[in-house]
Amino acid sequence: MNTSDILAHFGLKPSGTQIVHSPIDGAEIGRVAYDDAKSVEEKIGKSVQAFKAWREVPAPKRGELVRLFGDDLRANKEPLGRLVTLEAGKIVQEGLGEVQEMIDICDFAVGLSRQLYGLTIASERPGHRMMEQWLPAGVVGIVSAFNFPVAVWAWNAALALVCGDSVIWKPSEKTPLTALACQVLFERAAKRFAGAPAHLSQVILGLRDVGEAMARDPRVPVVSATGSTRMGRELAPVVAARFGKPILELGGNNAMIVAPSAKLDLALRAILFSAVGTAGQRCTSLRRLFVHDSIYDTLVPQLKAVYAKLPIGNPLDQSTLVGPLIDKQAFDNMERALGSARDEAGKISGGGRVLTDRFPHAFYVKPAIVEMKDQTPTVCHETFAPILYVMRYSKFDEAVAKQNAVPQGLSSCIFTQDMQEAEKFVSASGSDCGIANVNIGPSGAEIGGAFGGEKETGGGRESGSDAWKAYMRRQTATINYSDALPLAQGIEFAV
Ligand code: UN1
Repeated sequence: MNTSDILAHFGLKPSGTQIVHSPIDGAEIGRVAYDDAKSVEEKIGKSVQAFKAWREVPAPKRGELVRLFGDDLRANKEPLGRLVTLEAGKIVQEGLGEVQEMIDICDFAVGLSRQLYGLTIASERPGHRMMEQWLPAGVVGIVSAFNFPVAVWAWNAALALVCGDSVIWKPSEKTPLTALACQVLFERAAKRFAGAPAHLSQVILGLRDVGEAMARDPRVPVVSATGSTRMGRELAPVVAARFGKPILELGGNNAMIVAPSAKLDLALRAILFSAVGTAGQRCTSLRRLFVHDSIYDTLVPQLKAVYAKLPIGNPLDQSTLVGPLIDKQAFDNMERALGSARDEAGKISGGGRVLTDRFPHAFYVKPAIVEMKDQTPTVCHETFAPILYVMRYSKFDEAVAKQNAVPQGLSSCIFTQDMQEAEKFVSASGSDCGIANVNIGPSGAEIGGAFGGEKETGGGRESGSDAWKAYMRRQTATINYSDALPLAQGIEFAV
């Protein structure tokens, strides 16, 4: 399928004046119209109406809508995955993987729709029952980034929908077409489901102002934002100022420790996938590698040899492993980071733009390995590009301390066969991240676990486990079925 076939498949026609470029070659692949404050305001109004009807539908029935949507995703995995490749520049395997992640979260949410449970808590008063229940929260605003243009929305939307919420999605301005395609699929599923209110899921397109308008609106009780720490720093106070609930999944600066006992072949494969996969543009990408002194001179040369052979190119080609960066700004950021690392005595292999003859309007780069003596300020900063900072360590505790000594706290891992090290790594004094893996790279998390991290990563959790609770409001309800009115704390208050 070529670009126009895929767009036609989703019924997407150019509308509006905003040009969408493919990072593959810089070519125009579509045009969209942006929302403004007025249309955002109207869409939120419609979302409130949708919520009022949707919250009355029993949760397992709501799950049925998500099941139908999951069916549509299964049937459209190939074209949607390709559209992700065209618009975000991911290789085909990763585009398909992303749609698979959407399918998986739909399955999870369908089961969850029968498991939205509360507790019954012993009351101190006779003839009373106290319970905690979880009720639909309202309109859930979702802000997502270009690098996971469809999956991140699905993690949020599938949960929010079974929780009885309506959703409004502000995708990255770099990837509006994939969002519109998801909207088309969702509307198809909603049509087949008897009783889905209109406007249950909507998309708002535009720049920062549009996201901010949504964040400011008190009719949106929950705003889930995935993207850079800079974005979160701006958005979260706007939501908090009106006492809305933000769910933040922001930047990462993920590390791997390779211990003396590590299976180096496994570590090598994990490093490759997590450091150069998605051209280093995952929030879970591997950015810092701590290698034990005793194996440094074995592992690092091997890594450099594999890097030198990486197939960089058109992400639509099956043999490509490294596609383009999203845009020129991403390339400039990479160049700047490499420049500062050099100033900080970093030894750089790789880096720099390639394929300029074939793709003069796109930004393909050689992934870079930068050997650093210390964890300098540049290493502590997240640059959304395939740069891997490599450092030596000699003591386990020192490696864990360095791993934790950055402002971000998303994902982390250790490669070791030493049980003590593995256990220490996931203990209270080990990794301080939201994700801590043993003998697995830091990226490519399953949807079943809660996803997110600490510190500048924002503290929010999306996806699996009990992340659903953030999309509902908690209520403590106490029922008196006695003929008396005993007060709590034994207070007597009789006239
Ligand atoms: C992101 O980059 O924002 O764990 C999400 C992973 C994917 C999700 C990444 N499941 O790498």
